[in-house]
Amino acid sequence: MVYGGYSYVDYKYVPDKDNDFVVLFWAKGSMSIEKIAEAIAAESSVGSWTKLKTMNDFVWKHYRARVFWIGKVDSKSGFIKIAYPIEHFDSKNISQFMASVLGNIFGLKELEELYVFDVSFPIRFQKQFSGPVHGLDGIRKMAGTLKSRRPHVGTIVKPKVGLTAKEWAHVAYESYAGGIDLVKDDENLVDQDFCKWKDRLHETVKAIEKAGNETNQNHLYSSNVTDRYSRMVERVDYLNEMGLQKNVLVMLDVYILGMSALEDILELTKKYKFATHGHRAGYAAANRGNFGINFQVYEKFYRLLGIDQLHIGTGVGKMEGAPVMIRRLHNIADQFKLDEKPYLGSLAMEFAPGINPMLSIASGGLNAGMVDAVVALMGKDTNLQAGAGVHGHPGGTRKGAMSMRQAIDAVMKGVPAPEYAKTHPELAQALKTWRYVSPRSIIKELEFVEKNAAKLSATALKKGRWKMQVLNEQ
Ligand code: CAP
Ligand code: MG
Repeated sequence: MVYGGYSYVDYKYVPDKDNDFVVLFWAKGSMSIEKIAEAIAAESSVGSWTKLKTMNDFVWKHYRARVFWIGKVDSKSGFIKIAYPIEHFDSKNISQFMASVLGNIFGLKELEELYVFDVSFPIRFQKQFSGPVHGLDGIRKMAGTLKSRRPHVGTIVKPKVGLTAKEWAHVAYESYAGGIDLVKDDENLVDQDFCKWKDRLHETVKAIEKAGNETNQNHLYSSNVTDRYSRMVERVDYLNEMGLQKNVLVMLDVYILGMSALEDILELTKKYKFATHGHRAGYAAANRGNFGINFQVYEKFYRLLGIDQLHIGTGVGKMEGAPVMIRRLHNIADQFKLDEKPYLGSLAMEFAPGINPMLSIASGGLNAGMVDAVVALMGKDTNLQAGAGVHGHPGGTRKGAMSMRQAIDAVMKGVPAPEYAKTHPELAQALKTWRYVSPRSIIKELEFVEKNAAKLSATALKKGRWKMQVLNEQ
């Protein structure tokens, strides 16, 4: 098969893990799947729609993409793996990678569906990045949980927007006093007139001090600085002038900001030694339809760039993502070696030594009744974050915070939440209000997938992307 005068298919090609990017696509269109694969490879590397008089052997040999595998589902749809040589890409320039591999191909007229499942980054590329400076253990150190290794408990002040700085900080104080480690701004709260960023910061620092004297804990605050670049710099400079590294994390709406601004602002937070909190609002706009990019692609970039803690979903709460996929996202946050999982559309990859683990954040629709289930899914190296699940507690914020902490204490003691609730009224009230989600169904699902991985992979490869989505969507 040939597209634009050249064939990019080379089934004998074996990607080089040190030097090649590998990208796994799902595609469907009006041409044969082989021709679709050629079109994707051409448009994302050296070619175009017709033969070029300007092509030469050197360009063809060194910079072209190679389609080395096609998992044909029917004549016009299937999975495609393409390898790209590192020389194709600019150094330390994620925007250029995205314009190449995640760019024009989505607009090709002949394609009815195109989905990028996963990318594996070669070690040489990764070595250009410094990864998280604080990461999992650095954030644990800030919160004082390095020894106990208990899950962190976080909250988002609700209502999302509208409270004055003083009102907001009072809710934060009540949360800390009830045992919460981390209070964060919501993704859509930055510097509105009713709650100016600086006023909120000052009031929250006071709340941290006051609560810390009562709880003996070092409480944390993720302050949302998301804005145009120059304003983010002003805010991070200000945090640095105030010397708030011990308690404040710089929060960024990472997907909305885009890689370019993110790369630079992370250089600044690293210079000042601030830990960072990545909120992923917006990612699902390019994740759920016929055309899209799986969040695991972005997550890998965020780890390379050095986000210290990152939202990844919950598997049981209000946001999309089946438990097995969320488990994968958790692994991308804190493992070095990732397996190939065809039933999830996930590729094998190793993170370069030195690209530290991130702390994963489970958030979205959580409450104390879900803590056991989330810990069964992610283990204890995670931050369980509940907004409405704290501030919607019938006893108010402080009791809501206590209910979350009690659920965590129960996990650490190995006691199921309903049992622990018999002697802890705040937890009992949360379970009564929202019900208990048993970890049993999560454990069963993970075990089932583990046991039937080969069969599930075979079915996915035979039936295509939407069969896999049954697994990915709840
Ligand atoms: C959670 C949250 C987060 C979501 C985003 C919200 O609040 O603050 O933005 O967690 O999803 O406003 O929805 P609740 P994800 O606890 O009140 O649901 O973490 O999956 O990126
Ligand atoms: Mg939010």
